[in-house]
Amino acid sequence: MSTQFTKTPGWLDWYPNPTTPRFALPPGTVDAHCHVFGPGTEFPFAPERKYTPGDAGKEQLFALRDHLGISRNVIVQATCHGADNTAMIDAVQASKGRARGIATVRPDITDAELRRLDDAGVRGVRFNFLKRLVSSAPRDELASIAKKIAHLGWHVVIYFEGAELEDLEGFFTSLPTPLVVDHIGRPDVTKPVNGPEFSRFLRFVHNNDAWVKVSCPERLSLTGPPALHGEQHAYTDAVPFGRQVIAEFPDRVLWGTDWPHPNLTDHMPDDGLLVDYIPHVAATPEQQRKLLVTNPMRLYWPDEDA
Ligand code: 0GY
Repeated sequence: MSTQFTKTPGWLDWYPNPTTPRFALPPGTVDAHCHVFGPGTEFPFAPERKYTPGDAGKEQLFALRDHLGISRNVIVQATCHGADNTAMIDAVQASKGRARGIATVRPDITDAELRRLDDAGVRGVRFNFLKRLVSSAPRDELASIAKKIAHLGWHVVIYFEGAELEDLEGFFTSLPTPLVVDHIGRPDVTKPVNGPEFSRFLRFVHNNDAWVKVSCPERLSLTGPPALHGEQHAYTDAVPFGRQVIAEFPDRVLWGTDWPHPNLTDHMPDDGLLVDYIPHVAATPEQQRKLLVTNPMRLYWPDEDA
C-alpha cells in the first residue's frame, strides 16, 4: 500500500536547476553529507519524525552529483526516516559503488544486521542531539551502539549545537570509534572564531580522533548574503570558521552539500553557488584536494583510487 504525505508547512524544496559552478571541483570530489527523502510512496517516512519533507529521491541526488561535477556521495540517514534505513540503502546500492551510507540504528540491532548494512556500503552511524530533530538521545543506548559497531571499522557521525559541546564532550571522548562532526559543530557565528566556544571545539578536534565536515554555511550564517542570484560572496559570517578548521586540520576535514537541505525555511540555496563558496574556506589547491578528495577517500573508500 502506498502512502501520501503532506509536507510540513513552510518546508522549502531544493533549488531547481542549480547553476553550473564557476569553481571546478577537482576530479574525484566526494559529497560527504547529503540525504535522500523517500519518495514517500515507496519509502514511507517514520511515524516518529519531526518534519515531513518533500520527496528527494536517489535519481535527483545523482542528477545533482553529475551536474555539479561530484564523483561520489556519502548518504546520511535523515531523521524523517527514523531507524528505517531502506531508502538510504536503496540509494547506496543504486549508485554502483559511488556512494557510502551512514545509518541510524537501535541498540538492539544484531551483528547479522550490522554485517548486512556493512555489505550494502554503510560505514558509520549517526548520533543526533538536536532537540528539534529527535525526542531523546540516551547516552547509555548510544554507547552500546558505538561498542557494537567499533569492530567493523565504522565511525560515529555526531550532530550537536556548538553550545552543547561542553556537556557532550566527555561522552564523545568515551566512544571507541573515530568521530565525524557535522557542520563544523554548529558554531554560533556571531561569536569570535578565537573566543572560548569555538576554541573549545578546536581543542576537542585536536585531542580526539575526530573529523569535521565543513558544510552548511547556509544553516550557520545569520547575515548571508544567501547563495542565490549569482552571489559569489555568500555567507561571509560563516567563512572564518570554515577557514580556521581547514587551516588547523587540513587532513581531517570533509565537505558536503547537505542536499536536499532539510528544514530550511528562510531561503533555499542554489547548490551551484554552494560549490563556489568552497574556495573562500579552502583557498589553496592543496587544501581543496584534501577537503574534497583525499580525506573522504581515505575515510570512505580506503582501498580505491579517486
Ligand atoms: C542536516 C541537518 C538537519 C536535519 C537532518 O536528519 C535530519 O533530519 O540532518 C537540520 O535540520 O539541521 O544535516 O541535514
